[in-house]
Amino acid sequence: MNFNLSEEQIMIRNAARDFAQTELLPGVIERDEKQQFPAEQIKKMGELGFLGMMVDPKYGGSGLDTVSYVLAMEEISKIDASASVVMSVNNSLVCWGLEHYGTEEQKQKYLVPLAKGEIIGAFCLSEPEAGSDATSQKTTAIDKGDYYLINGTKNWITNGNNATVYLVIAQTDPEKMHKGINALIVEKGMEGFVVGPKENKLGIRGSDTHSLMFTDVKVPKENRIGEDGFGFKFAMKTLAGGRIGIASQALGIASGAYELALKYSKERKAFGKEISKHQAIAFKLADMAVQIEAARHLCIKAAWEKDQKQNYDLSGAMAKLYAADMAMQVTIEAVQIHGGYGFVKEYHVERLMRDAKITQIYEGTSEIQKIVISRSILND
Ligand code: COS
Repeated sequence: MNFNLSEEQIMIRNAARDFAQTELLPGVIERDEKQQFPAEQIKKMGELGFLGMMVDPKYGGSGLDTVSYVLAMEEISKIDASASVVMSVNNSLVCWGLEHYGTEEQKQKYLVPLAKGEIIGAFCLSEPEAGSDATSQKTTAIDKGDYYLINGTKNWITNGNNATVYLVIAQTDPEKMHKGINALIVEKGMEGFVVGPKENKLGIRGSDTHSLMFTDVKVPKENRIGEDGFGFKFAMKTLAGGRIGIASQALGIASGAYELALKYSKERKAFGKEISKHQAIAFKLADMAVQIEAARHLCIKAAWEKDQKQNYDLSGAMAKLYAADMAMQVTIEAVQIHGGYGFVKEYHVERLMRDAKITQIYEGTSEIQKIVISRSILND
């Protein structure tokens, strides 16, 4: 067994680290406060190949492995989780879904500009009454011969306003339940498609979360992904990989907070010595380091399984469950180590603590991961 990263993987990690330091760190506090989407930074990420990392170069991607993607996600998330969620959704959900299940025409038309980062995409599954219970889709896509007619509302959509391409999951035949669901490619500007107001969020405030309204939106048949009725399976398969991305985001949020806490603990003095020399703080840092390392191994293992074309449903769910819960604990401790300074914005850790929370919720809550994990281990 070889735990060494390849030269290419190290290079990608370093490039992501440099980018995060030079391009994302400046202004990150202000963007969070003003809920400002990092538009310029995302454009640069696209130019550097971070938005289509695993896509085949023949479709405009970087052709890298999932392990490199995890490493890059960790580095970007250490600094700006609002930017890394854009990266995660575009890579793991939108590009991956189109590359694996799209037609050649769909790939040429949509995947190529998405993978090059010229445009970004959104994945639209959640609804006002269907988040965890994803089979209960109320949005309808009625078959009208050569087009589908979409009606309904989607909630909490990342990249809601800045996306150009939306993968929309909707019910075509309610009698067939989840087997009557389709995934359709909707373009911004299609008649009847309206982006609702931006959500005012606890964390990842720079990211662009909106509800979307569809009223008699006509979507051509050639925009359906896969066979009729494949939409729910498409969502499940896509989310299985998405969970590796969000697990890596949680890992990055935690390791970012830990690195700040470690540095601070060596500078701040109390009772005549650096606080890192007090066992209360040193033991906290030890616990944080172990938890982060465990999460990193889970993320890389899931990514490696995906690269080996093995089933990664279980390892991805384990990585997400552990990394998200760990990120919450570690960021709380990072604030604690900073004391009063941790409670103010300039020190970054309070933002990372707020950002960590969403990783326990989106792309399958921690409770949903436990369903996936328990079903898998009980069926073995
Ligand atoms: N890959 C492929 N197919 C999958 C799958 C996966 N990872 N997980 C489930 N499926 C399939 C099942 O095989 C089943 O198909 P068949 O009837 O053909 O066998 C179908 O999907 C329905 O599965 P199931 O009966 O297990 O559905 P449940 O309603 O019990 O729900 C969970 C399963 C809870 C796992 C699913 O609803 C889920 O993941 N929910 C969370 C969704 C989510 O992440 N929401 C956040 C929105 S994105 S921010």
